[in-house]
Amino acid sequence: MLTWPAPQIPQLPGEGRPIRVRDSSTGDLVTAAEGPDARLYVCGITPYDATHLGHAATYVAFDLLLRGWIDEGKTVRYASNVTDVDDPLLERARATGVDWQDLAADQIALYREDMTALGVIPPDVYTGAVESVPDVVRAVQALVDAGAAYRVGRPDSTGAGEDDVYADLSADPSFGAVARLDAATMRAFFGERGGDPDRAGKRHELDPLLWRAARDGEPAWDGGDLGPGRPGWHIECAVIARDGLGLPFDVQGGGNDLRFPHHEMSTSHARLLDDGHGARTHVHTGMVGLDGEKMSKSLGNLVLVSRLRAQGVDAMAVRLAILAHHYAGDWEWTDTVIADAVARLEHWRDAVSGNGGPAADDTLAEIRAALADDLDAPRALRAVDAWADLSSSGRVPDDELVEGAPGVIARAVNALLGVRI
Ligand code: 5CA
Ligand code: ZN
Repeated sequence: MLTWPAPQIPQLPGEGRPIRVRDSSTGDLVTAAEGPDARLYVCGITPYDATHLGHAATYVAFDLLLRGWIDEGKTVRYASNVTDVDDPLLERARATGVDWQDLAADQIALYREDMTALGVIPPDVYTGAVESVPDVVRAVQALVDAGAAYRVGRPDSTGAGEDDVYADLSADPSFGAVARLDAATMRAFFGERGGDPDRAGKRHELDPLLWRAARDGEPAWDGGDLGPGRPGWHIECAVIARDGLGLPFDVQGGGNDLRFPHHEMSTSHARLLDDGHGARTHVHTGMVGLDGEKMSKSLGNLVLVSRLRAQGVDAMAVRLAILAHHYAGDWEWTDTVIADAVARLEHWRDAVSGNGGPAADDTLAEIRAALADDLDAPRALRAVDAWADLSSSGRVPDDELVEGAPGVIARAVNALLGVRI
């Protein structure tokens, strides 16, 4: 799948500290990647109603992690997917009378433009669900052969090759380790978030779909012995992460709506595909809301990045509005949030416009320390605010102004926070 142009990342003096993030399985702060390499997988969009501010906030959060790793001097490998065939996409296409492939292509194009404007680093490996079908088929077949997956007949089926295939979660003793939820919550989330706890014929109500046999009016691909059909959602990410990064990898990310069942299931599949390993650490972003509700495609309460851009809002102000909130918490998009960000951007641009300015070293160190401390962007913003306030105040005597300091701040804000000023 095509990505988008990579932003320029300026060089900075010195280097960053090891980035620590909150492991959402344990609640502990952990070093995001040990050693010289770092590997990240972030769940990509399902391409309809993209890119809303919730999506943007999630991708900007993991973009900070990549920037922190690069500043540490690590070699970074980043993989992501596009869920370009799945029930919600097909339902939207049907409801609006649009071809599902055209809907996906248009939305992916829009998403690329939004990510480019927001200065988000593109994935090194970017794979669509459709592209991954042959690999998914092999993986599902391997799970069937290993006795970790089984067929479930359909009431309307006329023979073999028309069964759906489900994972048998009892084959994975570590199932549950990602989200650590009680049985009732797991069942509730599974039902609300794309699962089918009431499907007749499953061994366990939480067993997730791996391969959906072809139905009339739905797209289908050759599944070999599985019969024609299309991939289940969780196996898609397990296979794309495995093939793009190798297993185990360092961090799997996404919004906290993916913690269960999606990341629990995809990690379980990866474990069974690779003898015990998936992502070492899971990191989850909070939900961006609008008018008291989670911003979501299904509710339709959306603020789109493309619409803001069309209204003339600088994408760097959108990025700053996101960075004013810690990634892990829930927050609300409001007119004040974007107005504050526009004002902040203007203030910073003003403050770096001179040749000399207040010394930059402590500010650079504080931005790095904030990033290293669980990607604390609001703290980094406060450090830049303080420098910009001082720079604009005229209080620094001329003989204390440092030549080139505004340039260091501008480069630091660009390299570490992804904000071009
Ligand atoms: N394609 C799947 C992942 S494999 C999917 O969840 N797509 S999505 O388009 O629904 O969401 C894309 C990413 O944005 C996910 O990481 C999701 O957790 C995140 N996301 C969705 N809504 C919000 C929101 N309101 N706030 C923050 N993040 C959100
Ligand atoms: Zn995913």
